[in-house]
Amino acid sequence: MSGVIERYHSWIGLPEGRAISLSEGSTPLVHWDSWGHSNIFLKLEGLNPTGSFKDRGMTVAVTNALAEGAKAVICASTGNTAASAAAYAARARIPALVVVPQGRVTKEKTLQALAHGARFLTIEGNFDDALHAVRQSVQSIPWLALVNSVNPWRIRGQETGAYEVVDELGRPPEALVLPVGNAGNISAYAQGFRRYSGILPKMFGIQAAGASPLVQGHDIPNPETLASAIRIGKPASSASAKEAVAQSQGAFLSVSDEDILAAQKELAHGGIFVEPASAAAYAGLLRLRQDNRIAGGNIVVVLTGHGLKDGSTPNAWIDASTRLISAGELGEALHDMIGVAQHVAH
Ligand code: AN7
Repeated sequence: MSGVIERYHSWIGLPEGRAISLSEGSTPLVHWDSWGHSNIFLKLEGLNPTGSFKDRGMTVAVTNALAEGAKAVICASTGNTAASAAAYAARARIPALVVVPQGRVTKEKTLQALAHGARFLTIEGNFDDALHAVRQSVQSIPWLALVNSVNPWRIRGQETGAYEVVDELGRPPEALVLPVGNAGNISAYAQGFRRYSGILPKMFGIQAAGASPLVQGHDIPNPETLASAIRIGKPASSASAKEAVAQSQGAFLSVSDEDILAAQKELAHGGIFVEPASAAAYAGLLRLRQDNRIAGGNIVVVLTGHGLKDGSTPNAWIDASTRLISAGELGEALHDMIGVAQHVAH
């Protein structure tokens, strides 16, 4: 399968030329459940090449950067942008420079960026500080392309998520639910629905309670949540996100870290493993149902990143569930386990 540039070339509007692609996009839209007159669909963005939705925007941003003569790319990141930038820069055979907040990027995302050869800088401070510093320092360097979602080509690439939803359902859904950090993705989906179908579904942007500037209506100087991907207090694209929510009569909602963990577990027990930031969207959906705000039709939840991106949270599950069995105990232990399975199965 080709990547998003090839699939939606005329909609993206890049000039002709070589695409830097890893065959991203075309991710599954899983029919998860029916609630009354509503059908719940999950868009599994964790199945992109680096395990998150960032690849849709990165293929377009890196392709454009190269076409414009850039010799390297740079980004600030809570992890997924760094992993994606590193992979697409490696594909283009140019350097990637990434700047991340201290102590908050998961080991798995750090590993990805380093495996792809990124130059890695960890700063004292949070994501908002990192993005500010990076934006300041690239201003006068023409050969260095900024590939955060403040780059309009990132947004254009991420619009393809909305195109795919419309293509798969045959029309736009009634509502879209997704996690919000820097607010690039919600802005991209809104723009994608408007451009591709002329209709904007109700947009529900979900934030972690400790990092919820769009719910609270002001910047958060020290955002805090275990969903490290969306630990962002000053979203760069807040204006377009607010416009999308207001225009569609959607809402910004916040969910607690406990809600996020419960949602992550509920999805995992249905066969779908996502990282905490993505589980926040599902926690938001559960809140909407509780408040009787699911009014029928197709509801799409965008699950932005794979569960294997963040091993820190499920460690507790592993510790609670693994016991080493000696050879002598094996027969009896297996018998017990089969007994439990038999009980559950009947
Ligand atoms: C899994 O990687 O900001 O609202 O630097 O990794 O478009 O920022 C990641 C964000 C949701 C929020 N889900 O999207 C970064 C970064 C996951 C994410 C978001 C992110 P935006």
